[in-house]
Amino acid sequence: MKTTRRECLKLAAATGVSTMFPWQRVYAQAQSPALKKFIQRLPGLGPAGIPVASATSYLGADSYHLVAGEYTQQLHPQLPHPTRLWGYADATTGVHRHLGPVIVAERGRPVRLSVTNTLPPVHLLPVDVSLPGAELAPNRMAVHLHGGHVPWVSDGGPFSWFGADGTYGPSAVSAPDMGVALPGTFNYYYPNDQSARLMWYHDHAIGITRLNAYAGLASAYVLRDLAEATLIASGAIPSNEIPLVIQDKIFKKTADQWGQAGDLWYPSEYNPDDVQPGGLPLPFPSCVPEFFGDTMLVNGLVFPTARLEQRKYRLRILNACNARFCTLRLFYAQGTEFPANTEPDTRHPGPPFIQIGTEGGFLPGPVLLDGRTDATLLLAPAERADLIVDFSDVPAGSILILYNDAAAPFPMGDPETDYYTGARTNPTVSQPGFGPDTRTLLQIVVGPRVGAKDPHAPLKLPPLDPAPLVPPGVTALPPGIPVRDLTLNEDFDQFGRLIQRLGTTEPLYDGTFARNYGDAPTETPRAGAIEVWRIFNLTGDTHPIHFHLVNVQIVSRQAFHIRRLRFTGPPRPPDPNEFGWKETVRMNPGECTTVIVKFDLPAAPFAVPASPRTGGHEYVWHCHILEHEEHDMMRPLIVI
Ligand SMILES: [Cu+2]
Repeated sequence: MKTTRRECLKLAAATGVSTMFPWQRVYAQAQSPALKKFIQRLPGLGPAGIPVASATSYLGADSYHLVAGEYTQQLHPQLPHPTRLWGYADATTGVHRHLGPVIVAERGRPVRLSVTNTLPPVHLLPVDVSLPGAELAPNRMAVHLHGGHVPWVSDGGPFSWFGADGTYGPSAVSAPDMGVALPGTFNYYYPNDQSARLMWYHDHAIGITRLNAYAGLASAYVLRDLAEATLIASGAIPSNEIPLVIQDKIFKKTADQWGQAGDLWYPSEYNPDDVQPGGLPLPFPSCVPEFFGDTMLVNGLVFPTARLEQRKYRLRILNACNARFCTLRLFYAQGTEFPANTEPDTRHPGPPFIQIGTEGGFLPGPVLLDGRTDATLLLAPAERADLIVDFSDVPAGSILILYNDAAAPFPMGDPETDYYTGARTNPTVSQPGFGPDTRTLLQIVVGPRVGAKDPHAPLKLPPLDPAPLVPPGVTALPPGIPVRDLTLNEDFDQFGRLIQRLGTTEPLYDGTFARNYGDAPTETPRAGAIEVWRIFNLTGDTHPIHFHLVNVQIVSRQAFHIRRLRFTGPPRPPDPNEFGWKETVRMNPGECTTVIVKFDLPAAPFAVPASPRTGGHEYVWHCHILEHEEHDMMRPLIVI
């Protein structure tokens, strides 16, 4: 169900909605150096790879103390210098490693997290101070547990930031009783009252979220439970588990005012050709509509390679890109010698994926994604997939490539953001075996099985936890549930730059539905209420809409008349691999995405005050294309 460029332009012409041509959006993309592919090992979890945070026991909880700071790490042997990064480190070791430290939590046992901000007062990336909140200190931070069911004071929302200098945002309320009393420290309380799933924690400070996450303030948070342990013990799910965190970056070839060769590059200029005339002069630095890198990292390193055995593996994938969607498949490499072993033979598919989970834990049943039909694995920014891949029948000595060919922006695409060997439309020629390359993410070398065979058990997944609100795949809405109509909008800001915003269906500014994040809250459900949200996408992009606090069920997607917001086609159910709980939902252009959601609040062992800024329990919902979220595709979600 892809909307073609032609259809989108027709849509824009028919409605008078001003839609930018997405292939004109890219400006001044720096090119990373040509880094040789697959010459370093995929980091796993542990001291040699991505560290795991160590807990102490405190007040019946696992207690962690992290510090956030600047450090350097060699992300590829051929980069001229170690790359300057921001990141979290376990305070007990002080060791910074990209994407570390991972927190592993147990259902029913809370986590108490103290984070001390030691970020330097100058950001390592260009800061556009014209964005709301970005005029404040550039070393503010807010730790958001993405996917967590947590009290609002510990949600790490945009206004709950804390500075290295002991200053706090207007919604910052630190959790009590943590035992750490250092300046610039903030306390979080996570109940862990959810089923097993892969979450992540990342920065969310207003005005600089996209920069802080890109600079490295992001890590994984794995929640375990008994149902999962039972599946692993029975052999239904492989015990060999590999997290794969995907990111796209650009590395500076030459020094500039923000850093030296080998440091992270991020755009500082808006393309003047794309500006709507009549606006204020463009600020410098300026935000951009989306950031798309040219070089792929998996588990924090550039173009890694993994050595696996002829057995089953559980791959847990997180798309941690700022804006890039991924369509993932496995292909055999073109050959076993360099550079043929770095390029896919797209006529020769590798083993299929069996998807067993999403952001919200296990699916109700496994879903086969063989990549050959419509059954591909599409992951928008912040979406996760829990996969089983069986390499038992892959001949020993085979080399496979984890391959992405999603359009960027999605779904219409711009050839200039698609880097790969032999790309004719891209002015950069990627040489075989070398980056820039946004398609070949990971090389997998399959060796013979060592040790015992994989245990064999039927793959039966537990029922959805919590129980679904509607039967998965049924598009009819249950009667009597309040329906909220909302919109995804795109127009221009005071500088003539594209701006994406959420809104209701009540016109506000210039007859558009769009509202700013800073406008008065309109989504104010009562605690415990069940609501249906119908979200009409009036833009040309697919937006991964992320809900704080809650998981949702996707009920349907449905075409609509863009001016009358009236349905023009039948509702279609979500894809089978969306039948479970979700908190990041792809919403396609020209479609209304309907979700059902219950606004349950978590319990806390301390009194949770109302938000001093908004009253109620202050959360947000927003697009997880980070450049959209920041400008200004986010709205308060206030549970009362
Ligand atoms: Cu968006």
